[in-house]
Amino acid sequence: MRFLSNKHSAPTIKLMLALLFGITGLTIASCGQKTEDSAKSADTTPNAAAPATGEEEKILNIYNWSDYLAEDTIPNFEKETGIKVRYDIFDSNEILHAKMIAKNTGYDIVVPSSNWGKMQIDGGLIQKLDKSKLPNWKNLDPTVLAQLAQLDPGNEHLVDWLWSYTTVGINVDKVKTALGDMPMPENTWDLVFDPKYTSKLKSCGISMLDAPSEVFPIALRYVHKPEFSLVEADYKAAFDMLMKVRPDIKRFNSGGQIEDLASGNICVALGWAGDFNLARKRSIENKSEQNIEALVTKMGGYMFMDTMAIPTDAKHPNNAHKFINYVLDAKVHAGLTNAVTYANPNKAATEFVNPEIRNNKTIFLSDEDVKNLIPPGNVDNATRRIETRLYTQFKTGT
Ligand code: N2P
Repeated sequence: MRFLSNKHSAPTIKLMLALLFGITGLTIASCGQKTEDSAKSADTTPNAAAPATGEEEKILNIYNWSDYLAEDTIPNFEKETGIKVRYDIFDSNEILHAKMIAKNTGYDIVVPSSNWGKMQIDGGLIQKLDKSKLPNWKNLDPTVLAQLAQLDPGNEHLVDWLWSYTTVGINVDKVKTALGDMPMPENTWDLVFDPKYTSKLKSCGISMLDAPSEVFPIALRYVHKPEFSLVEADYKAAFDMLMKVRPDIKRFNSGGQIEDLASGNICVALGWAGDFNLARKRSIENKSEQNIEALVTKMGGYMFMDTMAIPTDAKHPNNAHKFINYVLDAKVHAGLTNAVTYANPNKAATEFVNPEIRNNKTIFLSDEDVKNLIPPGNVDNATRRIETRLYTQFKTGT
């Protein structure tokens, strides 16, 4: 698979403002209840000081995506090692990146998608791994390592947590009802990008990710432009296409799509395949049994690999290595996949993944479908600013 390696980016003014005003996503205490991080984040960001010399204190600060853990992942690690974990969550690479470039995050493990991780490596924000502390490295699938090595040569900094792709998710029954006698489009991206369909689906609710960097590569491909174009006019073409469906979009959210789909609040989403499968699982658990499907589109979605990385200024790098090695244990990695329905990069874990997940072709894609995906890529700083400005305009509908 091809990976693009473009130049690293810098924060946009908007992101810096977001950071200054503490709009940093969500936080949870260990595996407990979610709470809005918002303006309190400056107080809640972990900042425990490590002893100057000797053994690290038994603390580990992790910053990861929401809904990305098995219930026992953290408690078992704490029991095994005696290390106390503080676990905060976010919902977009943009939010994580703003924290990273401001430095002193207070985190020992962060989980950027690989293309953002590359920017952070290039910016000197991520430290090299000490593989002698990772005996479970041997469990990793060489194919996944080779893919990641295209962005992180020699696999020196990033370890895949889980992976999936950005695509269209639907509530099959609600979509059928809303479309009436109109058949499903041949290109299922039309469900979110063509007003012929969105005008009908509006009645049951359409959501899009609140992240310009996830939507533009797909929108550009849809309007037949290069996915990581550096040409402003290409973004304008994608923006014009998006604006035609703007009146039909109910909301822009990322982590919230699981709940919205599982409870029937929306029927179509541009979001993460793993979250769509998780929404289906949750709806079965909560007995509302929504028929939710992640679509593997002919046009292809946008692949992402979310990777564990240790910030350069982490206070507990040894504990971070212990955690990475723990996750790479076959049963722990399989436990993550079984809990959140995302594919893992761990060959040894396969036998412990529940068969209905292992055989689900929207989770572990066929080689053919993987080839069809847009591989993770980056644009330059100026283009990132164009994306952010146009997406903000799209969201506000102006
Ligand atoms: C997990 C979301 C992570 C996917 N719920 C986006 N990288």
